[in-house]
Amino acid sequence: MADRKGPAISRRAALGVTAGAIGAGLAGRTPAPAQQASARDHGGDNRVVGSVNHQRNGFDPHTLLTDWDTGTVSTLPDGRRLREYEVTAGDLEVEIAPGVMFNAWVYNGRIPGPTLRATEGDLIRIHFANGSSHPHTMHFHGIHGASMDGVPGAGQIGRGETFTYEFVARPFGCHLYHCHSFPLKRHIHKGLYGTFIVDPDPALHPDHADVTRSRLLGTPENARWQEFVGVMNGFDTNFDDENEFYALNTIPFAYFDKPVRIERARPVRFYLVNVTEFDPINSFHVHGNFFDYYDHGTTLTPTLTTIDTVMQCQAQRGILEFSFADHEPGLYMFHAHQSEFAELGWMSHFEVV
Ligand SMILES: [Cu+2]
Repeated sequence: MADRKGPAISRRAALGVTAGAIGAGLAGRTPAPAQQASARDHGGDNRVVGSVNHQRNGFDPHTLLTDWDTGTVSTLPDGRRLREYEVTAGDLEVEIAPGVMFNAWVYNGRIPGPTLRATEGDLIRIHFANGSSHPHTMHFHGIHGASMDGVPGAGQIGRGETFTYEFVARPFGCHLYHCHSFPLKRHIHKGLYGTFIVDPDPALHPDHADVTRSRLLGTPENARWQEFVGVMNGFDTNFDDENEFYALNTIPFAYFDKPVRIERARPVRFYLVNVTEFDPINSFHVHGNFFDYYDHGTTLTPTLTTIDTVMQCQAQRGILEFSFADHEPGLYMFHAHQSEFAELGWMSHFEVV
């Protein structure tokens, strides 16, 4: 089949490649001296040789962390807020790991697709066009009617067709969307998914005015937060129904080689989504710190407090809140705590400055 071309690297061979990259990977790169040292200190053998050409891919994992698509906002005759988005599905050859090409399906030319962000109660319209060679949909996790469900017969469109999904943004939380064409696992693992964030409307939750999320969302204080979005994913590059690579936001080791910068004095809010195909769960673990966790982001008080690891099955998601204010500056790892996933790419650094 056309999408099965490309280097046939098995899951085990991928492990061998990363393990074999000791020294060669470090020698072949030109990281800043501090990062070079850190790679040795924190497991420099968990690497791949060379680097991915983000420019050729058309997206950079560092940009994806904070690239919110808040749509086009207008006011309806009845006074409600209307928020409209443009999303196009397409085919794209993506360099997943250095030299490993993957024939992906993408929303708006990237994996994950755009991080759509709205406020609770907004009327949402997503103008979806299909420029791909296969039929696709956008299936949202949220509350909507059957005709807007984005499944075959209700929003699945063929090549060159368009469809507009319309629903009210609710409940507030950290949600996702993905293609729901069949075969489902193929349409998901080829890259058709993204995050859908619905911020709580503080006016609707006055009784929670003293709680962290509602107090800081929608106020000038909100500007103090450092917000990031991360989608845990994997890629089966030889189509054997096992992932050869794992990542946060698609490119293995992207945030290990070039850390996610955090200003020490500002709190962190991390929107985390798991779409990993083939494996039952994925996880997020941070070093030297603990976080509060809002399961699905649908509550204003944390569902779990003071944890350093959380697991999610496919389509589970949540919001992490933490602070490095009391910490010394430096590099703090975060990664999947399935060691194999970490060794195959889901390994990252925060750089606290
Ligand atoms: Cu699809």
